[in-house]
Amino acid sequence: MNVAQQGSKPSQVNDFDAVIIGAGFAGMYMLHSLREAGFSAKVFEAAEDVGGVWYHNRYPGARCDTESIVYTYLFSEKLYNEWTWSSRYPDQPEILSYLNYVADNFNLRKDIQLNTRITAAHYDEDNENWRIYINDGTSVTAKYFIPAVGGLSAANVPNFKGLNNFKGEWYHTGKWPKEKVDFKGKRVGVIGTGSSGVQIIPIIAKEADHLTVFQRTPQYMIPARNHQLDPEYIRKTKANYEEIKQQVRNSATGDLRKPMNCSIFDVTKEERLQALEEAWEKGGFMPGYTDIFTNEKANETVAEFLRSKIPEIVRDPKTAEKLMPTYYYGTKRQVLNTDYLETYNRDNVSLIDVKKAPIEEITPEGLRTIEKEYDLDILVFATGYDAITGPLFKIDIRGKDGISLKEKWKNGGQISTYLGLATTGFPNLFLITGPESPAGFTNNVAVIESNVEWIIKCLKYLREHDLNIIEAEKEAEAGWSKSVVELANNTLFVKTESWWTGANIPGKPRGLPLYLGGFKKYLEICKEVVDKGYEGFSLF
Ligand code: N01
Repeated sequence: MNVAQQGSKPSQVNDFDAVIIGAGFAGMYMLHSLREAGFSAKVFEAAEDVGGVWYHNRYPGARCDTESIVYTYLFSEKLYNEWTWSSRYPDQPEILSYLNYVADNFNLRKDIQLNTRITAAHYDEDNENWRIYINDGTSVTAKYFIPAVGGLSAANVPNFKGLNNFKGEWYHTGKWPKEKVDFKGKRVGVIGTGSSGVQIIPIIAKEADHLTVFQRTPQYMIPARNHQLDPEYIRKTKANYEEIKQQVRNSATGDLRKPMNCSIFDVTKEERLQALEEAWEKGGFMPGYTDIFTNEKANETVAEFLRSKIPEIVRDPKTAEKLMPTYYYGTKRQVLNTDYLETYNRDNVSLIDVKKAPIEEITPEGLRTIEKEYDLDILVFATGYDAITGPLFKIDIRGKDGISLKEKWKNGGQISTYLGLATTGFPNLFLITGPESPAGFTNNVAVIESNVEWIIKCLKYLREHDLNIIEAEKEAEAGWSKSVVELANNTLFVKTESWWTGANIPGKPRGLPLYLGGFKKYLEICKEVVDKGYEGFSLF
């Protein structure tokens, strides 16, 4: 830590101590924590209500694939006891109700301004503050700027020729309307078979006259086996609040998954198959052998197991063949499903391989691939997100010398942060689930809580020591980014085209700007930095 000229400035009085963008899990906990610590804070949220991605992802079938007992705030035992989740994997309406409950319970709404988009945030070196620009032409100032915009909030609608001329209705799963979309009697097309597509497809299939799925890459399918939670299980969970919290924070993935602590080849073939079968029957993720994501052969054993399940479920051999994934298992975000493969046994569902016959254009009547035209009344884009950097780059964030975040990170080609929390040249800016944090590979709510708690501790420290500015040092940032890249390059994840690697967005630079050292290790490093007096940061 470098400390210089303690308490020298600032002269200007700011509108707020902190301005936060976004009223999702991150923004709301940040607001609550700031207020509890005696800071003034304001949240600006573009949507009509709180909820973040869970406000917008209201497509039929939307459900979280992290278990509800940990996809929830753990900072308050009272809150944990008051709220009761109904199912193993919470659905979107229930998560949104929860976030509304939190907003009301902690009286957060009075400091959240809805229907307000932040267009820019510029650091003012003279006044040592941030000026935050609002889409109505006004601006506010704050000492600290916290874009809590999430990594999966910038919807990606591919730039298909002809979309504007489409005579039917079209929707993106991540911007789903509040009004019910009626699929009855309609010819519906869905593009995309990631987590969102896999959830919406079985629901549309039950309603629509005909559903055509346009699949570019088949995914490995694992059953979710969602179910209602048993009252006794809920009672025990609440009674074990402290233990659950500790388990989450001592885990690699921010949840209750137990790693196997051995190579897949340390067990016999029979033991391995039994473990995979048990995981398949239980639903949820496959067993976490240590070498699955580093060793091609280890990876193939799980891939083969999951591929073998497809023809057992899908009756038509040609369709089953089209559904066979070939990339390294789990190197695209794993997808948990309910009745997805079974949906292809329905007479009103067809599967089109658009890798083999790419989409050429959207026509007024539907969609044309290089092979055939499909007439459609409704087109659903389950085409994912410009992830990780996309939401940040939508805002003109400028630090010292007027350099924008986009310029500094070379449009995503050279991302560098310190701990995923801060970035050199952008003093008093804090990221939550930012690039180079463990988000994306970890239960997001767990990362959010840890980031918020780290930020609050830091702000209290600055206040107690009469300091105005914190900025990541160049060397510390370079060291962190190097370790992030090295960890990623030792895995199979970097070899696959996914939103993790930026390959889903044409022209986006490739990389894997997420910390893969595990959540527990991340927390240890973040704590160590604090214990060493904010090592790697300059404080003024
Ligand atoms: O997006 P995706 P998502 N032409 O990027 C295809 C979280 N989440 O919204 O694989 C044709 O995974 C693309 O094909 P390909 C979760 O972290 C969680 O489904 O790139 N196809 C792919 O099939 C998740 O991982 C939950 O070849 C095109 C699909 O669209 C993340 O959000 C629910 C295309 C996009 O899949 C993103 O999931 C929902 C094109 N031009 C989301 N462009 C749960 O908790 C893209 N595709 C359950």
